[in-house]
Amino acid sequence: MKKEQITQQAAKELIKGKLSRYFGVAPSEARKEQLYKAVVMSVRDIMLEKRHKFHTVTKGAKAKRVYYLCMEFLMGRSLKNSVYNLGVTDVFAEALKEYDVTLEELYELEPDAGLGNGGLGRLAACFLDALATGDYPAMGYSIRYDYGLFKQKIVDGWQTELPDVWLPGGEVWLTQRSDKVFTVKFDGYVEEKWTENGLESIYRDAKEIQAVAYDMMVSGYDSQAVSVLRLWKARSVQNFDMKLFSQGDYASVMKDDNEAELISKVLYPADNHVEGKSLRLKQQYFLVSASLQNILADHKRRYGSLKLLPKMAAIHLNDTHPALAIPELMRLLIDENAMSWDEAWNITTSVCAYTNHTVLAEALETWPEDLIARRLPRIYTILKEINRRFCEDLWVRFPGDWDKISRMAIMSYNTVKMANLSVHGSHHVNGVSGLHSEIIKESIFKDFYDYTPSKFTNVTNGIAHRRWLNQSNPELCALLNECIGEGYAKDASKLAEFKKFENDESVLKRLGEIKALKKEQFAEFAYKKQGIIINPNTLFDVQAKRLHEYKRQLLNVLHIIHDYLILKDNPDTPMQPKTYIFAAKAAAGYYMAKKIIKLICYLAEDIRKNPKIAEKLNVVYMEDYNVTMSEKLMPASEISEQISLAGKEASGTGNMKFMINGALTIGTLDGANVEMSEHVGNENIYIFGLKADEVSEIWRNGYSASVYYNSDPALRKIVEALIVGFNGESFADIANYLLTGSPIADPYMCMADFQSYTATQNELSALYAQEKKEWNKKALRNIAAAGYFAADRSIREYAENIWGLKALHEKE
Ligand code: 26W
Repeated sequence: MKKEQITQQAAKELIKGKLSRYFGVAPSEARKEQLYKAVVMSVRDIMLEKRHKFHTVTKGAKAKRVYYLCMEFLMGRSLKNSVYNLGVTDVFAEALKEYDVTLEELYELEPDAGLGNGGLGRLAACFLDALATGDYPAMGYSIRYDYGLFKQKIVDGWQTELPDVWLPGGEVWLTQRSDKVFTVKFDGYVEEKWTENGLESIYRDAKEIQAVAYDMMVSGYDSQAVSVLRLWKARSVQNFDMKLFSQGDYASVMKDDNEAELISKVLYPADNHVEGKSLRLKQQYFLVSASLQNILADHKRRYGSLKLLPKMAAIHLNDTHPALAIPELMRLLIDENAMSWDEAWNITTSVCAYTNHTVLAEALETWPEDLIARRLPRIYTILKEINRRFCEDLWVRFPGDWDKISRMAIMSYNTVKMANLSVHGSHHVNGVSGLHSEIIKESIFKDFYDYTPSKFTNVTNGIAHRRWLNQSNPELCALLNECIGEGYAKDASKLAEFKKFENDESVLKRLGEIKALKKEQFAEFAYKKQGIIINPNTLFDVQAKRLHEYKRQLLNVLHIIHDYLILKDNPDTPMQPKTYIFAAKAAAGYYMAKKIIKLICYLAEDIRKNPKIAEKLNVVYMEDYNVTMSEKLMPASEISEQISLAGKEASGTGNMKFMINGALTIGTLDGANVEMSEHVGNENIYIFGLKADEVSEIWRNGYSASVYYNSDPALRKIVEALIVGFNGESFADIANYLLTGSPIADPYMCMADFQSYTATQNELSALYAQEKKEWNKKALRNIAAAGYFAADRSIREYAENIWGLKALHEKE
């Protein structure tokens, strides 16, 4: 394997140098925080050199690059991943031996870079790792939020949000690039003027804001490449209003300053729900304008002509949030590079590609025309022209079909539809799992699919398995290494060789022991963090993901209440002792989600008051779920809950992390669960509930939750229990939501799937209680079948099928 060539002595010298230069301390006097920073700076130096070499190779080869635009990168911690991927973990661990600290302890000092909400942002982070490992020249672009996703504090069952101050401690990973500063313009107006070149647009009286680059590096594993994540910070242009200043109106001067810098202040904490705020629009434009100016300037410096852009650059829109890249690229080509409309449009649509990550109606972005007209007047005129030309084409193709044209238009009824813009301005559009890619063709993009079917494709998501398996579960990897060697770290498809051991009793036993150990470690972590006691001998059943109605944490709860009621009737009822672990953040303004958190916490407390029942049934709410907690939780899980209403979860990626750590999935045929079941075999995954087409069918005929309520006495008891409540509080509003909610009761069909879910849960419990060996065998098959879900594979597909990007494997 390619490791960075660095000796222990050199590592020691590096650390010593940093301590003396930045903190003025000798190694013997250094505090842990100083050592952490010194080690990070040393690792950064090594990456910088690797990056520099790869840059030279890329330039020499005149290679195409990919630019991945995303409003979120949920990076988590970087130190462990960096030393692992560089192959220098042992070197640094040894070098630290003369200090009073271990590398493991230093890992724990790093705050998470939580610049994302959930799936979309974590996928982007996994992709940077896979791009570097695959030797692809790649850059990610996003915003350097001062505050990442809020910290969650549960106060008496109610989620409250605290600011996530990550920069002290996180900023050592960022290198400020004073040489990469661009001006982004807002407001003002556009003047159109006829000149000898035709109609020219002059943008006047704009407010200018500077975007300053901060770079973070992600090294590949056993590779030559380093991906760069470039984060833009907003800075007010220092030409402040002298008139106000000299009149002594400092407050107004400062206000402008603050307004400018507000743009990169905080990540919007909503997942799958648009808010339509002016500040969010500004953030989106700020990201795409700075990034595109940067991409074009670099391209021109290297190759001169922008005509070569499609050959040298692929720009990826991760969901619609960066969709303004399309009109912004048009603006830069036309206004600043004197290109004709047709030529600019040709280039734009040859360069951009778009991934859709959700079909939820409330997540589809639209903007009021007048907001765009006010904040981004030049972009507005370009959007109007894109729309005018598009509608003209549509009119030729579908004469008279106004409904269709209005559905497909980029602007209609005074709103700008970002999904339509993204599809129209891209050469490829993909969904994130096989099922999801089919669904978008039949539903939200049906008209577009009929119009240009060849645009549509699928790339099933994947995870950075080195982070989620090798680094998070070294004990399992020790076993894998003994059985199949270490090759799977680079090539996850090699995990399939583990299947040969499915009948090896000693391997199955080891697998069980490793899981037991990871459970103990997690129980200890939970106790230290929150003071909760978890019995590691119980079956760990885990649902960890954002809290959302469609993900159906509520269905999970209904089943727990079901078992609780049985035990209340008779505490001696035989039952597999279980610990149900929930970990989830809710969007700050999402009332129902917060109410469900409260229900879980109050139910947990109620059960704890019955010590005899609590031996068999424990419910735990883990506070402040983030990437780092997830890395500890996945390896300890035995059941993975992937129970979204079929058709709603685009892919899921947590499902893959549980699977590769040997958890058995209980899930609907939704998102990537479908492919997981194909790869692992039906008998090794626990599928239940309505299928996506059945859900649509029921929906068309009118869904009635009360039918299930009336026919199932168990459901009736559960709903009654909700009304009576737990721990002294009634949850009648949740009962109402299920039965009489408006506009529709039980919109995510928990009632419809309840029986099938409960039956499947019982099957799992029986297997665990009676056939531990069989359980471990299924766990083994899950690990062996997880290789397909590596981000390395997803990235290879993007490179080949969408970006036209080649790996740059240099001969050594
Ligand atoms: C504008 C508000 C907003 C913010 C984020 C709308 C939508 C989003 C994301 C697209 C939501 C999201 O994270 N989707 C998830 O993407 C994952 C990666 O592809 C999938 O695995 C999940 O199934 C999908 O919910």
